[in-house]
Amino acid sequence: MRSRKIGLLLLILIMIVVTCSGAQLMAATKVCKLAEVHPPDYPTAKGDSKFAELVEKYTNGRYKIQCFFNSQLGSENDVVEQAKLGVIEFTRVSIAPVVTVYPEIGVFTMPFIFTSQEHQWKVLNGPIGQHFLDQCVKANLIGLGYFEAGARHFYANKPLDNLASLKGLKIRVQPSPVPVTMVKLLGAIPTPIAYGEVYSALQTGVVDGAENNYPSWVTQNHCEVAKYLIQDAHLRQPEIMLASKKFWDTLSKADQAAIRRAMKEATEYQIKEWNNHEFEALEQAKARGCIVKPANIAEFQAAMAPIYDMPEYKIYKEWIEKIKATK
Ligand code: GTR
Repeated sequence: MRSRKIGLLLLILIMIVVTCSGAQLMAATKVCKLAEVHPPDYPTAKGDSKFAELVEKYTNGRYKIQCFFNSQLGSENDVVEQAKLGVIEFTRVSIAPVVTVYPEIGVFTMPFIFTSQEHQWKVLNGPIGQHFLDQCVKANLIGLGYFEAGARHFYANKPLDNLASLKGLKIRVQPSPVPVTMVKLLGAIPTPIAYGEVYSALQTGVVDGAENNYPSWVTQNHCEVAKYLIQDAHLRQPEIMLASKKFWDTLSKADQAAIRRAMKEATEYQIKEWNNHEFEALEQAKARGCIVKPANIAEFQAAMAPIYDMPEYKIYKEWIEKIKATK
């Protein structure tokens, strides 16, 4: 009698296990979209692929991420909107396009805001960085973490020897407020254009120059049509990984934690990739005949300094002080 009962219990147990694992197997994998403007072998895009790989691993295959590279899903401003509306689940963008939906985060687009890579990561990994990730929720976005993007420099189709050489040049900027003001302060003409269209704008003479980090200058072949670069390092602008809040709210707490863990590890990986490739890109540009000149950085800082007193950027004041105080 007793052994019959045990047998029955065992049978029930086996049935439960089989049913549960069947359900698990049948639970459809959700395939998510991630938008990226760079090609797959760019250091940041490799960070996306690492993130995708780890999300799949840590959610036991419940979530798969398909990365759409090379602006296939649209410009950065477009994909931020798409993520906000829940049309796509993830996007990796620069901070500049996020400013249109969450203005305060624009403090990270201010020129010379970080004094070094170490200073930048001290801020991003501390309470200030966390504050801005958390507050993305105001725009129906979930800030998952930051990636490295090095320093940005000006480049043009004419020799750039100093600040004066930029006067009157049409310079492509990211479609965002601070870059526009910054270029005006240099006596140049800012032209906001989406990243994917910069090469043809340079090639056809719509603009005379642009500004970006070494890997972007080289992988987008801007260096072919704007071969003079001045190393003024006016901006260290982080990248950000965003999730759609609409999608995020459908996830279990465990899957949210798994995704955050994946991002943390992907960030470590991306920074290493970045540090290994940033200066390799500079060498490639030189090998392609580009002319790179050091800048008198103090001259650029002085020209851009008035931006810190402009009424439209007063919203950043409190944060600027906190960032400066972070040692
Ligand atoms: C790159 C950045 C891109 C994009 C681009 C741009 O450095 O990685 O996300 O913002 O700059 O200038 O539009």
